[in-house]
Amino acid sequence: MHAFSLRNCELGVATAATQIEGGHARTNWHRWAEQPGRIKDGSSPVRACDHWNRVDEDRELLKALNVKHYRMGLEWARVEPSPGVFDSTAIDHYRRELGALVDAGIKPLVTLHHFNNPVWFEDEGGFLNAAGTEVFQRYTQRVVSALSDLVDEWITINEPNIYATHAFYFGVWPPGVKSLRTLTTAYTNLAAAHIDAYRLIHSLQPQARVGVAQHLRVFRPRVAWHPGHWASAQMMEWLFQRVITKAMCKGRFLAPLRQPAGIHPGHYYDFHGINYYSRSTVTRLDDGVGADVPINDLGWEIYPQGLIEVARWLDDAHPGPLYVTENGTANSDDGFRSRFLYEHLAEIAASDLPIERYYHWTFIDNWEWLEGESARFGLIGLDYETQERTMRESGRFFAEIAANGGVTEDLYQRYVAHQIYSTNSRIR
Ligand code: IFM
Repeated sequence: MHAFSLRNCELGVATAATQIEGGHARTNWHRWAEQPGRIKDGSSPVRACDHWNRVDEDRELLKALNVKHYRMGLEWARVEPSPGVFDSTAIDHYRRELGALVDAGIKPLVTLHHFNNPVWFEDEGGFLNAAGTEVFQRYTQRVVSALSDLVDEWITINEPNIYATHAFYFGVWPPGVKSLRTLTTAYTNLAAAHIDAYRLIHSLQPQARVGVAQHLRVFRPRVAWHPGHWASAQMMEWLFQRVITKAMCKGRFLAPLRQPAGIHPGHYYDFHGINYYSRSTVTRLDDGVGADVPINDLGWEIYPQGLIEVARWLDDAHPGPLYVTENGTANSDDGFRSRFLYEHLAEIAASDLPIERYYHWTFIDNWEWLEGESARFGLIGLDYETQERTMRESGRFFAEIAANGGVTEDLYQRYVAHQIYSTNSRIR
């Protein structure tokens, strides 16, 4: 039997402003992409999906996917192009976009920060500067006040661990800093920024639901009985996700972080956003992939049960409503995506956890940071040259699941049964 019902879990799709909007916003990523060699294919966010000018066309596609929910981001650099100066035309644009979504029966979940800083903020030190959290509050105050009649669900910060490690420890994302000290500073300030924003949003909109989208992975030792591999896996999990989750959910800063002045232990989430993609196989403090496992175009292991493993860990540590705020795969072979989708949703259907939402990453192929335009994550395919959008088979499958509230045997046979993963190693 391959059929299942998703019961109380509703479907949506997710995007981020810098990855889809296009145009010349002065963000840290626009500037980074101008430097030769930074982005794999030399592309930049200037083209992306031209969504800024195609909001209406894209809303029709959202409707065709039958989604009840849409997670989208705001481009801070458009809203506040210079410090303390807000652009009402940008805010009005988002009001129109959000209003039309609501009218179409699609509930928005809005991300305030998704790796995207205005260049002026980054040049002032960004989240390495404790005062940066106040600057983030000024922006939050303005947009929440302007949009709260249309939006009541907010993600303050997307994947603080991915952002901080790539920008401040590995130095491969803007601003390109490499130091453990800056990593802990960024973690601390991002957590403080979330907590202050959580409080601020509730003071402006008491009924709001506010959370963080955490990137969570499964870490397993390469050799289960090897003490070094085991210790490394534990350490990775601690540094990458336990410490930051505790700080943001509960305001408790465990080593190597230190409790910042003015931040007190408390309860700072109304739901958990889980961004889940893969499992890491660990030897030292690294991010390897096991042998003979299914992998996607980016070499990421496909490990569907990991979604429930991380969700269970989070629910045990900090109980609360769970939203899968991202889950998806980069594949030029779209059949792979249908199987991926099926297997991850099947895990949700079989679990007893309070998973209320599943937002697929992503709605449409978009600008994937260092991978540029090369990674194909979309349920809808994009021809970047012509900007033509094409619903993929996986998009049709997703739309049918959304309409049915689950997968029937007929859907399984039509979309999944014949699809195999690249390694062909574990087909149900
Ligand atoms: O595209 C990204 C997104 O911006 C954050 N989470 C992971 C996705 C795929 O890499």
